[in-house]
Amino acid sequence: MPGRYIVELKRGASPAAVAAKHALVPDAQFANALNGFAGDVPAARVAALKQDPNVVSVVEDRVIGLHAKPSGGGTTTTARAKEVLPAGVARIGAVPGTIAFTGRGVGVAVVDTGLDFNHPDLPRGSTSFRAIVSRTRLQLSEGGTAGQDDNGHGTHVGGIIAARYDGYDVVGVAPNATLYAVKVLDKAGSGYDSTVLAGLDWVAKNANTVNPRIRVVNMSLGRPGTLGDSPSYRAAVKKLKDMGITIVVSAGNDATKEVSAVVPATYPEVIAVASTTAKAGTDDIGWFIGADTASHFTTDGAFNSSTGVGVTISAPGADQENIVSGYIQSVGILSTRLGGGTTRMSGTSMSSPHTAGVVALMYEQAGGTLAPESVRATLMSTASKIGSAPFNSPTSTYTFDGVREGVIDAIGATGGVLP
Ligand SMILES: [Ca+2]
Ligand SMILES: [Ca+2]
Repeated sequence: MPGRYIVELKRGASPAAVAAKHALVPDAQFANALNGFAGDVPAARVAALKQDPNVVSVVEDRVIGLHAKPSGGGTTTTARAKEVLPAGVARIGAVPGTIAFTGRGVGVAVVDTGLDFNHPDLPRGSTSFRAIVSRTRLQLSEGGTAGQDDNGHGTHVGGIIAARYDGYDVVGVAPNATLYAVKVLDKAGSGYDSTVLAGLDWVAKNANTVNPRIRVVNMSLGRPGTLGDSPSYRAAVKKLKDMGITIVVSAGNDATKEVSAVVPATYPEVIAVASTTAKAGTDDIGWFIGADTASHFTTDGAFNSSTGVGVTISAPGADQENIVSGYIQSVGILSTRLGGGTTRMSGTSMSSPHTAGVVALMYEQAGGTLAPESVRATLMSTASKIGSAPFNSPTSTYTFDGVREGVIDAIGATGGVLP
């Protein structure tokens, strides 16, 4: 937003004192994931602020958005119905009753549009958070229902991670995990770097005091950007990683891009997830798109082990892609719907929570403590079809990025098959 900035300060510097010195009135201060503040900075004061010895970085507050496709495709139900095992959960081997781990005792922060606290299929934590920009000011609130969803995206993402195994609606990858709603995107699915930073600051402050502790963060969101365009954003992500929290993010929905052009997916501190089909699509004039094919919309980019930039793993972001009269139609992932029941959405927004769910299973298995880099190493070495999947998308916008990293595998990652 023009005139709005995020100001990162050196450790120990007082946000109030620095703001006062430059005659600024911040609308939010950060003290946990980073030290600093966000708010309006008149153009004439930017240069002096950047020169201040207490200031690390001054960056404009950029617009971000969610990573679901506008139309998911498929049916919506509004009432509770007999439970369906979604195709993505089945594909990655997280079938309830066959896997030894369920995410019990693991908190997962869903940094998104919020969660529907009235949805009976979503397990919720004792507190939640909301950061939105309203009338050009960043407004923060926290408490039991502060993170109520008003868009539907976060509710869908949350259901993929942890919808209850209770006989109704759907079942998630880690049905006994606990979800914390960290609402940083508004009703239209839009937010700012500053709303994300406020959310990450809240996670850093509360991760070890809530019960269960927050061990995993899912961010199915992003914006075009580069590794260095917001030092404060990256510092906040790094801080959470240093706390032993694994941050899982969507790669993006632009097949012409690689994750090196998407923030936060480009950060070496996150697990960036690309999208594949969970199962084969329907046939048209003799050909079809098989399971584990790169989704026609997915951003990708080979993982570079020396820089840490790139896609760590692929995971289902749609059930299938059908060919209808020569055109591709995605059938979205089935998950929980704002207002009750279930609906379908597609995108790397849906791939990321399949992975976050598996990471929750891994933290449960490890007794709550895991180094994020060991999470990455395990995901990469235990994926399904390494070297053969994702299969090439037949679309003209798709180009193979040089690595077939495989599809996430819950049983491979945990070794947790029930007898
Ligand atoms: Ca259920
Ligand atoms: Ca790849």
